Amino acid sequence: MADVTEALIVIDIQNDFCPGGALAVAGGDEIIPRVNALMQELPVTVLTQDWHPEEHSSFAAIHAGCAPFQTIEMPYGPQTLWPVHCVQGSAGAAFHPGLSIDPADLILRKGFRAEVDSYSAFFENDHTTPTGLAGYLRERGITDLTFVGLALDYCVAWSAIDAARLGFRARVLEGACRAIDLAGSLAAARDAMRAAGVVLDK
Ligand code: VGL
Ligand code: ZN
Repeated sequence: MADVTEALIVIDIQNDFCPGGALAVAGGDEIIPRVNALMQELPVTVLTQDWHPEEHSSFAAIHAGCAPFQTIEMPYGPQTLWPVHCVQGSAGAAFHPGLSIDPADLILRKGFRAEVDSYSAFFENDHTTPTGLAGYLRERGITDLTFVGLALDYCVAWSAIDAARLGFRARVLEGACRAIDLAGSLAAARDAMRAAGVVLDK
C-alpha cells in the first residue's frame, strides 16, 4: 500500500456552532461544501465533536454571577465561559446535517470531562491531558495535517498549534474556517499559530 502521510482534521462542525445554534459562529455553515470536497481529496479524515456533559465547567450557567463570554480563572488557567452548547446527545451536539460523515476514519469526541474544557483535538485545556489523537495519527504514520472547521480562533487554532508543537506539519485553510472573534481573539490566534509554525493558507 502506498504510504499515507496526510490527514484532514475537521473541527467541530456541529449544529450549535452554526447559525441558529447555541454558540453560533457567523457563516459557520458556509464552509461545509468545501470541507466535504476536501474529504475526497485527502486520504484520511478525522472529525472532532465537542461533547460536553450537562454541567460542564465551561458553561457560564453553572458559575454563580457569571455571564457567557467572560473569562474566569480555573485551576488550569484562564477559561472563557460559554453559553450551554454541545451537550452530549443533544441536537446541538450533532454534526450539521450537510456535513459528510461517511468519509471519516475517526470521530474524536472532546470536552467530556466536566472539570476541564478541551479546545484542542490533542490536549485538554490543562495542556497536559492527551485525547489520544497524536498516538492514533503517529501509529498510522501520518505527518501532515490540514485543519478546517469551527471556530478558527478557538478549537481550530488550539488544535493546529498543538499539532505543530507535537512535530506534525500543520496547515490551516482559513477559507474553510469561521471565527468567533471575541475581543481580538482572531488576531491573537493568527499570531500564535504563525509563531508555532502553523502554515496559514487560503
Ligand atoms: C469551541 C468554544 C467552546 C470551538 C468549543 O469549537 O471552537 N469554542 N467550545
Ligand atoms: Zn465547547
